[in-house]
Amino acid sequence: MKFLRNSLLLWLLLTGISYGQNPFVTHMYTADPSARVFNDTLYVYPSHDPDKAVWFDMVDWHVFSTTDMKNWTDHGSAIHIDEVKWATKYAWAPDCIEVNDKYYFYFPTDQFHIGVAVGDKPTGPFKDPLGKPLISMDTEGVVCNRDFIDPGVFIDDDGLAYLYMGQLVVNAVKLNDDMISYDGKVHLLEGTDDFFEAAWMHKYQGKYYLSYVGTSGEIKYCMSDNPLGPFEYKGVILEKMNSGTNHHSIVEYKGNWYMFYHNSDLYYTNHPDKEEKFGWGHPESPHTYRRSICVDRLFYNEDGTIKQVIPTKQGVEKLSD
Ligand code: FUB
Repeated sequence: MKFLRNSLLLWLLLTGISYGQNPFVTHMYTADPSARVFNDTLYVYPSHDPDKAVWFDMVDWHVFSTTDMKNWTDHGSAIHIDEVKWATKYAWAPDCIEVNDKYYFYFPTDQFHIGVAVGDKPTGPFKDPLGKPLISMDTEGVVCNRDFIDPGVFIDDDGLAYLYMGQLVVNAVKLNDDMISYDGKVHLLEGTDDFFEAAWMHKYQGKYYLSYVGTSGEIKYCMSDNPLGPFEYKGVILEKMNSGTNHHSIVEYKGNWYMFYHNSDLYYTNHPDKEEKFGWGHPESPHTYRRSICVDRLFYNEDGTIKQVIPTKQGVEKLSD
């Protein structure tokens, strides 16, 4: 193992290629990275796991950006759960999209509600214009008997916007032009085999790819000719990580495709002697609540299916600005 690592380092030295590293945010714990490109800059909207977390009790959302995939800027807290009057706790996995120079930040709270906040810049600050959730677990048409979380937004080439969310069943709505309301109908997507959470929609060569975390922690995907399905299951994109949970995004930036995801490597680096006596979800297994975000390259096969992503420590190659 040591030999392999040293050979890799030597190779990097000789070729002069410069890489980022995984995890790429190391001054705080982060999870659930939703990556978006706005005006040639890549932004990441993650959850912020507290330093001493023993549960998913996150309270604010930071925004990060890069123009070269190696140097990242932390823009600080863009919105805090206390600024959302109707929410009490759990600032979990968010997403963000731009429409007409406004930035719409979708976020879950309380394992029950999905809200939307609006900003003039991709880095926020974001403000809640509704004063109430956009949609909740008890909204008519929603099917969810676990956590109603993980909003993922998608804008199609025809300008129609969709929001995907939920656990165990993928619930989806068509957003109205104002991006802070929807047309009233909730769609339950079919063909999303073994869906657990973290729905992410992207489009490639005219096909719709819905990727998500399966019940065993791997990231899987299915494909369709329609953003609301029905979908056909295609396979695993990323094996299960040491964090128990995972949550990802897939994005094209400067001609490359990337997959963002999380693991618990930073926790283990910070606690080299820590033995985990208990399994996932146990309060004495803090690694599951102190996660860190990573990025690796994603490649397609010629038929449009996705090759399995290889998680690396060295991360991705530095791009020119
Ligand atoms: O970060 C809290 C929850 O863990 C997210 O909402 C899920 O996707 C999982 O990553």
